[in-house]
Amino acid sequence: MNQQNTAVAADPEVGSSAEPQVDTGAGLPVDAELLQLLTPAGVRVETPENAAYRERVAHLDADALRGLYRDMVLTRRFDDESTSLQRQGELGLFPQSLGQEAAQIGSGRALSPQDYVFPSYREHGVAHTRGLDLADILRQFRGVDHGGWDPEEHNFHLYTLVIGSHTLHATGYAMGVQRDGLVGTGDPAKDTAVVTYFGDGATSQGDVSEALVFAAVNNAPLVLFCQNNQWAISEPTTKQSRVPIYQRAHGFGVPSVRVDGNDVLACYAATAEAIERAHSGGGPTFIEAYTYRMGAHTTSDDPTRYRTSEQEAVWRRRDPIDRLRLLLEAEGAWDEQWAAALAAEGDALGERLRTFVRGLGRPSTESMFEHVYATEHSVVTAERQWFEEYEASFADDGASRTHDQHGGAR
Ligand SMILES: Cc1ncc(C[n+]2csc(CCOP(=O)(O)OP(=O)(O)O)c2C)c(N)n1
Ligand SMILES: [Mg+2]
Repeated sequence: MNQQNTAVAADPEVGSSAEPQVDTGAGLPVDAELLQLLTPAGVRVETPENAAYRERVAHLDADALRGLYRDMVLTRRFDDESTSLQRQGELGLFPQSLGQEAAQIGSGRALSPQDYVFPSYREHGVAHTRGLDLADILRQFRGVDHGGWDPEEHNFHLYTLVIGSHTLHATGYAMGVQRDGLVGTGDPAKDTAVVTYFGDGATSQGDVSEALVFAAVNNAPLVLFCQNNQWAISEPTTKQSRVPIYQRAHGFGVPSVRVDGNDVLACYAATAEAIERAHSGGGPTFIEAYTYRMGAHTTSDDPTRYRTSEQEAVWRRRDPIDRLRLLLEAEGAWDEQWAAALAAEGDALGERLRTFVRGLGRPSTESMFEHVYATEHSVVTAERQWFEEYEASFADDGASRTHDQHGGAR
């Protein structure tokens, strides 16, 4: 197994003279250990050190680049629309992925259909790359469903809100894939990797360390994709780690790379490398995507309480969508007609989301007992029975307790 940790020099334009010297949030010295293939100005970075990574994106022609742009724009539209729906009282809560589109789309598009993803809770862009209808995500945030989709349909597990816990599920799943003989066969349609997404804050959770231990010693086909968006709610990364997060993987014997998380090409290339390693039996890889949560933690959070608008402005200038647009323009791949059609597609998505959410009925009260265990469990059976009897005790009060089909969190 390759124990080398990758550090590729590039000018991240972070803390450079081009930027005002404000606290960018990381606190850590933003060193040159950052894989970047596209600067915030939309210029391709070409160094001898990143040649192997450049090769991994060389096949992405104008059409493919426009495809990545479309993915990011639609993800952001989903984000905006869902945030508005929450503000209108249609959703209980919503966690935005704003600013993290490149990390999610770049990595998600590097996966093969048979690969399996274990997300945390703001991986809307990854969900989109797996072919999930984004509307389905809103079932959970309206509080009418425990999940909202069939994980097996898209190889995309349900959102997990218990920080870090799903990295262990992913590790176990990857060990299962390995035991099923789906690694190192040399058949690109068969070899399978498992990818788990988690945040900088999650790396402080014991589960992530345990996942690293098990993945490393079992040589599991796992990609640990950490989106370092600089914050764990109001806790900055500086209070989470004394070293850049990707360096922690050293101690576990897991190769790692720190990538510019606002650079869709770098995220694609680093993930493609890690997937290839996992598929071929080379074991796990840790990727730290260095990005920024441009929005609030969730719609319940007020980031003005703990960070400055100057810091936010610095990161707005590194917007992942803007930089790909600049590249498309510079390479003559920007097409006004296509852009207008994309804007219309975004509007149609917005309209569809609004209609979908407002039309979601209430779940039946019994549904809370479904899927707790894969098979019937005596405790759940007893609880369901008790609840049915409790509900029945209101029988003569039926009119006020009727489950209407168009209720929900208003
Ligand atoms: C085990 C556990 N502890 C605490 C929480 C409360 N909590 C929810 S989100 C969060 C911060 C997570 O930060 P990070 O891992 O960086 O992910 P991000 O939200 O930034 O994407 C915390 C502490 C939780 N959900 N689960
Ligand atoms: Mg975070």
